[in-house]
Amino acid sequence: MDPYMDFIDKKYKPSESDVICLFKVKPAKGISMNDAIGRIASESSNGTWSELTTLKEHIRKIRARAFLIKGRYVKVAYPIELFELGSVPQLMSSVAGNIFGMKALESLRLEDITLPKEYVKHFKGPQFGIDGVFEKIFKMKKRRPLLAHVPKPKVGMTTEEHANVAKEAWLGGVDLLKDDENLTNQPFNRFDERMKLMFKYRDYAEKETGEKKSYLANITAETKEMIRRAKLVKDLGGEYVMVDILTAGWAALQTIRDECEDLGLAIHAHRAFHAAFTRNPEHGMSMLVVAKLARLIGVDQIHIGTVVGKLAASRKEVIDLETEMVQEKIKPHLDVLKEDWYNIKPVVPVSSGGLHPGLVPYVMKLLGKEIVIQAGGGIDGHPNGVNAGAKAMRAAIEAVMEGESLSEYAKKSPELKAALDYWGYLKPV
Ligand code: CAP
Ligand code: MG
Repeated sequence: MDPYMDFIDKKYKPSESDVICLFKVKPAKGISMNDAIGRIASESSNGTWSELTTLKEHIRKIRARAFLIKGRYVKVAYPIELFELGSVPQLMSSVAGNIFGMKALESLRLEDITLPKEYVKHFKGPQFGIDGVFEKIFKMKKRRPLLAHVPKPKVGMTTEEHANVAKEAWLGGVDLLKDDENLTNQPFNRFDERMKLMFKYRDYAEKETGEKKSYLANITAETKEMIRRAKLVKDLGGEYVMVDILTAGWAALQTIRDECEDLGLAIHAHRAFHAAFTRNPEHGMSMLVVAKLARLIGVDQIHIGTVVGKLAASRKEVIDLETEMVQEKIKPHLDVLKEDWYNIKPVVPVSSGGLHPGLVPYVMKLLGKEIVIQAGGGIDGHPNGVNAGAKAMRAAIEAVMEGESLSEYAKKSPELKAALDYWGYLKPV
């Protein structure tokens, strides 16, 4: 008998507590769609290539079932008993594990996943979330996009050079200074030294401007070292840590989320590495799944893309990501499954990658005001320097907040005018 067909059951009605996955499937040459789907549900739950003498009825009962097949899309229901509650690595090893390498498939993509209440309740979600970031950290009455800056060049600057860029940016109107994803603790810019100088300049900038300023310190490292770095950030008066969540790994993120509860620190999630498996529309896993797991574990801010910047992402993808991060309940549509976030707080979407003042109206029209707008080269590449670059970005945000066009507002802001002359201006669509 075929060991896979038991894993397809079109009459199966998923229970409230099932985890549901949506896959996009392309069988290998000579393999039927049904065969491919049976293998996916089998390998990602409790089956394998042979008929098992060890498969008792109580085990068979908790197998996954592919219950809906529509063209190349298939929905698979996984009984909750298959999972270790509270462990994202174990979830990934199941529904995003061996199956991607099966010879029977030419390609396979995990598009989305619905996590039932029974699963969600084992996670804390964001400690701060959108309200916490805007109200507790920034004490903002009227919300506008927070302006973040990542000093460029990414790596190579000395601690002093790096911190000087930070100071100029903060003084020019940046709210959040962010380390780059590959700046951690290199010999030219040691983590501990950087922290001391950055917080000194942060305090100075707060005094000079009368505005709250904060710092997204990249603590990415081996997990124990990340904890030590987070504690140092706290001791020096920080409000956030930044973690490269995918290169550090899900287990590390779960640990850091717990530590941050004790330390009262928010988490900024950088997604470097995601495109290795999210970019191919035929194979891998969507960024939507990454973002959901990050929200579940509890990051407070996460990069979701720009559409118009330097990194690939469609408008639909960015909108779906934003919706998934900020709403309480997600309505299913196309390749997006339903989700109920219960008491898990919303996450601040971060738009970054190739942004400059001329793109700000587009990003704000697309994503609204409760976001972080992040620019590196779009500030440090300003023809008149870092401080002017920060002023120009901030002016672009103010212009949209006041309902003015950038060209109109540029009459009041020579820095914005210089930026628009240099990089141009994209009208929102
Ligand atoms: C942006 C950035 C961010 C990317 C990450 C960079 O710099 O610092 O890491 O935005 O991508 O290194 O590219 P620029 P995403 O402003 O100079 O482009 O936000 O898509 O995760
Ligand atoms: Mg970067």
